[in-house]
Amino acid sequence: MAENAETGVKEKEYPEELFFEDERYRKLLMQYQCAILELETKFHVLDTEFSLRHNRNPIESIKTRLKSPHSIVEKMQRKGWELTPESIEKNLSDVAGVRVICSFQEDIYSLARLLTQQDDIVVVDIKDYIASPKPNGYRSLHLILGIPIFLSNGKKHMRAEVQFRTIAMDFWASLEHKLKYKQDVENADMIAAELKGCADTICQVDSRMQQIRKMIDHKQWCEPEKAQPKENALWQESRVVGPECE
Ligand code: 0O2
Repeated sequence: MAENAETGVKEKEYPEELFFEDERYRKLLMQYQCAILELETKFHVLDTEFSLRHNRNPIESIKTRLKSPHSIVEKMQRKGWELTPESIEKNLSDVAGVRVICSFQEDIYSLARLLTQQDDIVVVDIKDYIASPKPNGYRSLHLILGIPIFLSNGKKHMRAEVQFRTIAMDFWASLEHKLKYKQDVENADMIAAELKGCADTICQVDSRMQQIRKMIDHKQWCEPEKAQPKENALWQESRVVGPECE
């Protein structure tokens, strides 16, 4: 145990051990895991209903992650926040993370709208990096949500971060994330410009693919024998804002 120079309190050398030894930390992680399970189920339900109505699945894949004790400790220390279960719950929004990969940009907004309309969900924050991409070209729709979990002693809302991306945006973000951690890169400015160029190209490709799907859907509408049942306006008009492609 090392002593904190300011407070004189003995602190663990490896605070992440708390998440294995202390019941309160283990319980907190379990609750975030439950929020992930609830969210996953909600997305599976939306995907299943959509596929029945439209003969295609808007969700390509769902990835979930519970932030590791090491990452929680690192972020709490970096931000100067006290490492207690209460402080983690108050300050961190991304302990529970769900990434939803969609085929088309419009599906992202449809799913986000249908999810946030559910009356048990609390919308804490929305960051639309598709309508307003980051300077490096990063595009995703981020929602911070309060998700109800039902435990033996009652209901509780847990915060979770949902990231929506198209397949192409996810491909870009995964590579960019890996490259960011490479040290001592030569020509960093040139690489950043190349990555930004790729992100913009990817956005244009996403838009073109969406147009192609619309043309195919339109053809189906024009051929009565292949026509789908009349679509629900909820799915049709659900785009909130348009993407910015440069
Ligand atoms: P990991 O391992 O994916 O969790 P904060 O959440 O407070 O630290 P901020 O900037 O307010 O910071 O959150 P924001 O903008 O919502 O971004 C949080 C997450 O989005 C990141 O989590 C990444 O997953 C993703 N992200 C944001 N910007 C970029 C980017 O430029 N490139 C890539 N590849 N991903 C990005 P973490 O904690 O960085 O990582």
